Amino acid sequence: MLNIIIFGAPGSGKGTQSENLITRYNLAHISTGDVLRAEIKNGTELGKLAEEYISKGQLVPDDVVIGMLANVLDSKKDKAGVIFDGFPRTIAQGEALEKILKERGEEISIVINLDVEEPELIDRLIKRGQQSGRSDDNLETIKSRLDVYKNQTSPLKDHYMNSGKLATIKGVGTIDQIFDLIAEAVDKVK
Ligand code: B4P
Repeated sequence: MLNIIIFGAPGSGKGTQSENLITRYNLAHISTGDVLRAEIKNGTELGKLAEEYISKGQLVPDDVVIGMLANVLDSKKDKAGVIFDGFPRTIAQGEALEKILKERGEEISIVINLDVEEPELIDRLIKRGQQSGRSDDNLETIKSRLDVYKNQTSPLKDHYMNSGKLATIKGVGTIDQIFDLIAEAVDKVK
């Protein structure tokens, strides 16, 4: 099984490049952000809880997201692997993912780290907010999300670097140029 984590700051292109990866490698896609937004849209209890955090640019609590993941994974068994988009976002989530995969006799194949500077991230997310109306794509919330990324999510990079799984790719250029670099890294571990 090809288990790919796509990692990076908000706006680094995780969702965008996931679409390309899914098509090229026949992978299931697990985007915790998409799952949470669907819960919000459907007005579920989980959605109401998630909205409180997402609208402030904070992370939804680990136990909620980890609990959600096991259910989603079970529904994606028929593919050649999985792309984890926006998960893990904390060390605790990273440990939980490794445990869940180990119980299935699997492991993480590669962590693609999309590297983009902060002004470009802000620019992209503001632009997306103007088109999509996403409640968390406004300047104040974007700044909180970037702080959360620096403090809670980016420490995971060291963890994956130490395990030799981290492939850092410059996430600036056209979507196709960036994808060529990603595919080159994935082909080495396939
Ligand atoms: P996500 O949905 O994961 O949102 P994101 O970090 O903004 O990334 P996304 O994938 O959507 O954007 P992309 O970089 O592709 O999370 C949203 C919120 O949900 C979080 O803040 C958190 O509250 C909650 N959440 C999600 N997962 C969680 C978890 N595991 N634990 C706790 N809470 C969780 O693209 C951004 C924009 O850039 C797009 O408009 C795109 O078109 C553009 N773009 C992409 N590539 C480009 C390029 N090469 N050039 C120019 N523009 C580009």
